[in-house]
Amino acid sequence: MSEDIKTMRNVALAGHGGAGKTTLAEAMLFKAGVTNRLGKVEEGNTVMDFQPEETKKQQSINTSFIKYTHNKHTITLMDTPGDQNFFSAAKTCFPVADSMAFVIDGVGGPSAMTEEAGACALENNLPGVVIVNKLDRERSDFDTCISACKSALKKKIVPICFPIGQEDNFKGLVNIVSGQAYEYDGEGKATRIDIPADMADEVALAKEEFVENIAELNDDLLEKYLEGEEITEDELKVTFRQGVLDAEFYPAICTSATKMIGIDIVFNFINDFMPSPLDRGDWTATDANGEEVIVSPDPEAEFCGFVFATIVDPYAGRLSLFRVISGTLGKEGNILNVTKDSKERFSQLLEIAGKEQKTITSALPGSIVAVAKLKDTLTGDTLTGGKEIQIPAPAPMPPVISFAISPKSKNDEDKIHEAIRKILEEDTGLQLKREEETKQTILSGRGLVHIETTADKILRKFNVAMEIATPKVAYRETFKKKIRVQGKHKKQSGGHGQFGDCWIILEPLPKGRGFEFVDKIVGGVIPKNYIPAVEAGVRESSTNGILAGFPCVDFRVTVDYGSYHSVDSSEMAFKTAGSIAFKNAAKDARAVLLEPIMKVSVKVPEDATGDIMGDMNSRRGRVLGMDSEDEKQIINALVPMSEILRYAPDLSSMTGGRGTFTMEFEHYDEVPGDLSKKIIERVNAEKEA
Ligand SMILES: Nc1nc2c(ncn2[C@@H]2O[C@H](COP(=O)(O)OP(=O)(O)OP(=O)(O)O)[C@@H](O)[C@H]2O)c(=O)[nH]1
Ligand SMILES: [Mg+2]
Repeated sequence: MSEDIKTMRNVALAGHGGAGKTTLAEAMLFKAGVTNRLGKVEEGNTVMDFQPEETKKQQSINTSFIKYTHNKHTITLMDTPGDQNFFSAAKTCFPVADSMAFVIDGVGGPSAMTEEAGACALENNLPGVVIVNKLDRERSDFDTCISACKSALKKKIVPICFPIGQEDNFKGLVNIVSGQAYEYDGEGKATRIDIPADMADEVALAKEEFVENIAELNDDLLEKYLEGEEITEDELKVTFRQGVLDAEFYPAICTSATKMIGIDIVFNFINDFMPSPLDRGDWTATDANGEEVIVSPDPEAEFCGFVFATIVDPYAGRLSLFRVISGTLGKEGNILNVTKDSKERFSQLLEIAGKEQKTITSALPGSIVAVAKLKDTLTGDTLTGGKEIQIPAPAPMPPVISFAISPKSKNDEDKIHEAIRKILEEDTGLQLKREEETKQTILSGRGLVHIETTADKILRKFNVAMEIATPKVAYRETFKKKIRVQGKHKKQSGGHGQFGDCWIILEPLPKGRGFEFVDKIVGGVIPKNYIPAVEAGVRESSTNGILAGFPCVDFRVTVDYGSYHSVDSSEMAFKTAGSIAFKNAAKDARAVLLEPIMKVSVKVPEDATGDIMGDMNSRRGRVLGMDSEDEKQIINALVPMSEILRYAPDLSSMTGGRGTFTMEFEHYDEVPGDLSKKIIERVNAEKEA
């Protein structure tokens, strides 16, 4: 059994959108005989991009899984999405991979999302390999990519092969370690050739460097190397493998996925040098007391699994994807969801292969499997045979942009909420909340495209169409002038009349003080029991300010005089009087509009700081200061919310996708006069419409 785990590999293909991860996966599946033709992303016939939204966009949206076998090894490939809109679906899967293959666009090099993926590898302590792909394309360059990868992935890069021929003439490669050269026939078949004469020196030098790099990892080898003794290929391989497992460096391979060049090298590398679940070793869980517990990839131990993804089907229900960390899981059984403290039962153990699911009879540690219809289980949960331990779940990626959503048809109000609730189970990169004040439902995510794709998914899966709009800003109103006014309500109609009369002083309060009410009535000119009614009248009216109907804040109302009628006065009448008094006061108390100001923290590469600061000015922002953190600059600023609602795409274009930001509400501040006028006109016009 441990032999089966030893030959198991879980490899995540990671990197920037469009680098060729899905295409490379298709080439590997074709070469491994899993498929009988080479799937193409543009033709929408790949095994990995099978969802309708993926074929429509010709890019991956979710992580797909499939197994292939090669030379008695069983490899689960995880094809993750590289686009930042869908990166959350990649990030949740990285922790259950044992290694990462960074697929690099040989033309564009490692872009922003490659850096993000690189950071995930470091965070999860995963070994990696760099696959420079698309080397058949015009303006591709292996060497440039290798040096760029070093800084993008923050790791030493050690090439183990060199391309033969460039761009259209890329036809094969030299394996630096074995010193052998190969040419490919376009279908992945390699034929041994002589090393091209003009490459001989370069290859010899690279081999020398390679040996030196590896020798440095082991004292015995280093001694031999320095003494000029011969180091055998076996010795090199053992130390090289250890170097890969310890992530001392990332080896680099050159490929063309479409021309199927280098696929065999990728296969052999994964088998020979990438870690098995046994190499990955123990996981750390916590017990009920928060103490650390070691969970070993031991097939005889009690079962423990970590749920890293959930797929929701409107008919078949929920599918929970998890990695078996420890123990052997049978084809059916009872398990404990420790996170939710819920007993679960499954009657079928499944293996995912692209869009298909196959039933299997057992799963060893390291296996990526799925079960359907668990009642309480969601992404991030720990499942066990009964032991109360939990694998720490990574925090979901924080959303960066919010939109107001609503059903296209009013009748779908309930249906859309139900649909979104289900989609949230599947996509931890989304967040939903209700803004009571603006009466809007806000869906937040990684970008506009993320939200639009979610809308597409909801339409397909749940048959509800939704509208997406920029959220409304929750403005406020306040007052700049102190004023004393009367509010009198007198009505004579048939029997009982209504009478209430109060004098109030309305005055501004400092920022953030909200609303205060003071009773200064003397001599019982308004009876005690009617005072709360006056306050209620003021309070109610002030939720609907006179400028544009926004709630009024930061003011004090003092009631200091009034009169009453022994028969006609009532609580109702004094409430109305309070309300009239407030409205009279608001008219002349120089009402002004307030807007929410956000504290924004933007993290960007140094060379983008100038642009960011300039842009902050144009957004009426105020830069508070700068900081630096791992080679990036952090700019802290206060910016009006209305100016930053669509910041995510702008930041992305200013920084080539290398910027991130967080924001939180800080305080309310006055809107400048001319702008205030425009907002008031717009809001009032919207209300009339
Ligand atoms: N010429 C050439 N084109 C390639 C190669 N690999 C991929 N492509 C093309 O590049 C485009 C993007 O490839 P994908 O495989 O979808 O890229 P991806 O990395 O999966 O992208 P995301 O799913 O968005 O993360 C497709 O049109 C592929 O045909 C290659 O080696 N050579
Ligand atoms: Mg893809």
